[in-house]
Amino acid sequence: MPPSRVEYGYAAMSRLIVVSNRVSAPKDPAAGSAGGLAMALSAALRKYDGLWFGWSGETVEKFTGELKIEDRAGVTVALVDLEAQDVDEYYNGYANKTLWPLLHHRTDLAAYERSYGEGYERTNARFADVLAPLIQPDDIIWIHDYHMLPMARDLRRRGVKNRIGFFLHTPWPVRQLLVTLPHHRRLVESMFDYDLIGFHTREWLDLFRDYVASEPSVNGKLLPNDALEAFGRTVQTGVFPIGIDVDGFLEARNSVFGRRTYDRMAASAAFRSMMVGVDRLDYSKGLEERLLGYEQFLTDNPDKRGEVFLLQVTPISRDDVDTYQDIRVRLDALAGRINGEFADMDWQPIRYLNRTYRRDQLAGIYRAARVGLVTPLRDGMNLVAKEYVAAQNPDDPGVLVLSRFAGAAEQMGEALLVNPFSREELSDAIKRALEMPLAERKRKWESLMTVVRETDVSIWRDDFVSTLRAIERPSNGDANAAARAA
Ligand code: ADQ
Repeated sequence: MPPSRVEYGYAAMSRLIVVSNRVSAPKDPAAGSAGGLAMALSAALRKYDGLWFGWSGETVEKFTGELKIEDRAGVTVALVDLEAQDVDEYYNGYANKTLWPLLHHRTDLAAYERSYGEGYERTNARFADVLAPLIQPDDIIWIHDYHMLPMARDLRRRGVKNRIGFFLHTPWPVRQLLVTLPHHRRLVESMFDYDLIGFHTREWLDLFRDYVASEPSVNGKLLPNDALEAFGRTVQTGVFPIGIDVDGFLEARNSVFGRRTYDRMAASAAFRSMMVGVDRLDYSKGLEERLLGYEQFLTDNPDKRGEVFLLQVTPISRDDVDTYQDIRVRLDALAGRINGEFADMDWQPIRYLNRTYRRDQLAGIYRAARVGLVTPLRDGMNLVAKEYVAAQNPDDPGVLVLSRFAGAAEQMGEALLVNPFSREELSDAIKRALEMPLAERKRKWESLMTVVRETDVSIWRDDFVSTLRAIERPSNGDANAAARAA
């Protein structure tokens, strides 16, 4: 029997332990500046009672494993400092220079250094050393993202028998690229110590299953109901599409600050159509391709110059990694070149900003934009697509232009889906979005808003937790310990 997705009455009895590289529980949830994921996980911990464990973001000379326990608006967080070498090799190295590009199909940018792999294993083992003694027999454990893929193995080695689930926030790569990673088999083997592995989309899950079933060195078996067998163990897998906190976002949009930002943006657009892009400065987000597509649009449609502008809000991200420094320089140059080429004395085609905004401000900005450009080259889900839709005025909604390579495209087929690698396609989609009649905009928006509501982040959270809770034990803890010993 597959585990059923019902919530059990005894939910309140056991604690939920959330583990992620960085702990982003907001100190004041009312401030509304944290991302949707942080808010959802904080709410999950308030609902289930528990603990959020991760790196403090601080470095120390010598790792001690000393825990800093804090209460953040009702959520207990447990933070540990790392050594500078850990941050270099585990975080900047293996997580962000090796795995992130590989998971986003960018093997051309992936750095395969033995020291990064060693630092990754060492730091995950350090986290497990500190975390294992905090775990009580009834706890369920939910590990997040590519920084911590082998964490279940490290916890099992320390005798942890609890249910452990893992959720990957990024895509999973095709097998032909994954095998370029030295020790790919070992990494995937470590994931078979989880009880449940979740992905955003069927596409990422199918790629994971394809690796397990088709990679000769693994030779795994596909079992019914998305279970997998390999390395003498079984693991349950599933699709859990993440979403935003819809009600929280609508509240931010309707707040005084949200409305004031909308008014300010509408006035500053001064009868021009505004398009918006909101993305971390990351090569996976397709920012250069987006600007080139927009340049193509300005070239193809001279009559539209002066009538439209792009507000591109792009906070600097991972600036310690050289590929991120490179793309920053290239984007600066590209935005400057396009502005230099097309701007007029009272019009600039691109407003390019490297800063963050509060959620209520972002909501106001999205609402003022006639077109939302969400064109990543590859993305696990993409929450900006859902935020843009949620922020729209139902009586006069804007149009979402969405990359077919974002996980969100699996659910949001009513958006204008584009191939972001083609500047002509981008140019055509921008034109179509700007000219779309009101009736069509409304019809599309209603259908997209239904999806946004149906994938609210609380549904994602409850679905994952209840599925994990319903998995019969022992599935991996004991059985897999026996397999390892054999
Ligand atoms: P990200 O790659 O960070 O997330 P995304 O899903 O778009 O991408 O989330 C970004 C969040 O940051 C959004 O909530 C957005 O509002 C916020 N943000 C971006 N720019 C901002 C700015 N200038 N000011 C304020 N806030 C800003 C990873 C994966 C995604 C996946 C999420 C969640 O890469 O594919 O959707 O995790 O699983």
